[in-house]
Formats: sequence, structure tokens, C-alpha cells
Amino acid sequence: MNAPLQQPMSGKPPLTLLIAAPRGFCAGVDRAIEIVERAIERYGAPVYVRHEIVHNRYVVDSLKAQGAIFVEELDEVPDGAPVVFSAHGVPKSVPVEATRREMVWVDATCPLVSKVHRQAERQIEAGRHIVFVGHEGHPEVIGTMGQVPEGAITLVETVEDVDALVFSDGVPLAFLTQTTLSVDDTREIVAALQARFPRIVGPKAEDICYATSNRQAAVKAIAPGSDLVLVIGAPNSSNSLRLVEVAQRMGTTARLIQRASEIDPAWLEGVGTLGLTAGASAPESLVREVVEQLAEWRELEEHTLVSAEEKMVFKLPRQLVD
Ligand code: 0CH
Ligand code: SF4
Repeated sequence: MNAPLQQPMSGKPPLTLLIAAPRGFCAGVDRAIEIVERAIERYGAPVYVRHEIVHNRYVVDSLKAQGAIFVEELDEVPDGAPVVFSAHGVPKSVPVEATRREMVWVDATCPLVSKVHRQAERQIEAGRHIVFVGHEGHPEVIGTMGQVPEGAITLVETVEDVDALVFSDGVPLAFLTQTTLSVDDTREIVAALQARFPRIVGPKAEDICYATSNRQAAVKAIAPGSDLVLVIGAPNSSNSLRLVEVAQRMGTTARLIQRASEIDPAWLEGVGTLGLTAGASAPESLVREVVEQLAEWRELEEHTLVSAEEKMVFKLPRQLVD
């Protein structure tokens, strides 16, 4: 005889929660937020920040409360006020202009983005034209393309874009990539580039960063066993959007949410196992907020699936530690 099904004491229907690890803040985001906080301590409020320091409204609002003012362009910063450049990086013209205006500026560009900037410069010095794999209009793409003279870099977003490339015979080529792309899509795009231009040179592995790769792998670990995956992140956060895509491509319904309040209880109908993760710019406090919201509706059985350990820490700019 079958044992009677155990009913949770609370009377709420059960929900198995699979939480991805790694998730949330990466070393570049930790560093960028600390840079703004230390700049406020050192220079006093207000400290201006050019572009959202990372793509998360909660982070931006917390820093605003501490004395940060967010602007999109340098010309919105008054003379004499300190300014921080966001984690996504800026075109070369931005620090040049800040220096010309004798501004106090601090660069919170992630060191892994800066590494791509230096590679871009080196490829141009070596006489190569760059094919850059990235999403048009994204601040990191604008920043990286702005490291080299206009016309020295061509953006591609898809394999179709690669097929449509036309270069004069014998032009030496190099490729570079945005740090927060889909690992799977980028592999295909790079393969298409190498097939069309066998002499093209590039980094050993594409420039997708460790945090982006690890978070995508972690979603791959939770998605197959989940009826629904929730990704905490902003609609303008490239790495967070990629996590939604990864889950969807595994055949699992996935949704991007910024806060717990965006969860429609109807989404949970028929869901026995829910996967949860967060983009690199989403704080852990928002993950806990979502877990607490779910616990109000369902009797939770929480599991964390760890697919990698992360120990990366980046140094702060010298001007904030001396
Ligand atoms: O994923 P993107 O690049 O849109 O940026 P984010 O959501 O602010 O995450 C942090 C990454 C910053 C630069 O790589
Ligand atoms: Fe740096 Fe990667 Fe984080 Fe972007 S996602 S800030 S490149 S570690």
C-alpha cells in the first residue's frame, strides 16, 4: 500500500526551489560599486557617475541615497565635480575630455573589459582591421569601439552578419568580443569568422568573461529540472538577458524580473520546481526577497546547485586606496 502523501504543515502547496550558483554579483560589479562608495567618502557628495554604474535600478537607487548623481554624458557634470565611469567602459574620448576639463575622474571599467580595450589597441597597432562581436548600442560596445579610430572596427551580431562581411583581399583581420555574450552563439559566430577568414587572429578563448560563462553554465544545470526559471536582472542588462535565453533554449519557460513584486502568482500554477538565478549586476538581497515572496505562497524546499566556485577579486584604482 502506498504511504499517504505528506501534506506540508502550513497547508501551502510545496515548491522545490533550485537556486543556481554562481549567480549575482561578479568581481567587476563588486569593484565598481565599491569605487562609487569610496569616491563619495573621499571626495564628498555629490559624486557624478557616467551611466548606471551597473545595470540595476536597486543598486543605482542605493548609491543615489549615498550621494551619487547619475548622468549619461560628461557634459552633464559640472566643473570641479568628481565623476566615475561605469563598469561597462567608455570610449577613449571620455577620459581625454575629463582630463582636458581638469576633472577628478575615476574609472570603474571592469579590468576584463579594459583588457579587451588594450587588445583592440594592439590589433590596430599591428595593422589589423577588427571584427567585433557584440550588441549594437550597448555601452560596452560603444566603449570598446571607441578605443580605436573610426572605421577601424566592424561590428557583427550574428552569423548572417559574418556572411555579409566584405573586405578587400589581403586585409589582415582580428576579432574581439563583448564580455557578456551568449557562450553558445559566440562560438558559432567565431567559427563562421574563422571559416570565412582562415587567417583571422583572435584571443585564445573569446573575451566572454568568467562570470558570464559561469552564470550561463549554472543556468544550464538548473533549467532541465525546472518548470519555470526566474532570472533577476534588468531589461538593459546584457548578461542577465543571456541567462533567460539559455534557459529558454533548453526548453524551459524563463522570465526576467527586476524585483519580487513583478512575479505574477499565475506564473506558478502547475509549477512544482522553480529555478532561480540572478545576473551579474543583481544583488543577493533581491534573490532573498524573491525567495521570501515565494515562501509566502508555497512551502519551499530550497536547493542550491553549485556548478563552479568563484574567487576572483579585482584591485581598486590606486587613487582610492592610497
Ligand atoms: O551585462 P551588461 O554588460 O549589460 O552589464 P550589467 O548588467 O551592468 O552587468 C555588469 C557587467 C558590466 C560590464 O561587463
Ligand atoms: Fe567584469 Fe565580467 Fe563582471 Fe562584466 S560581467 S563586470 S566583464 S567580471
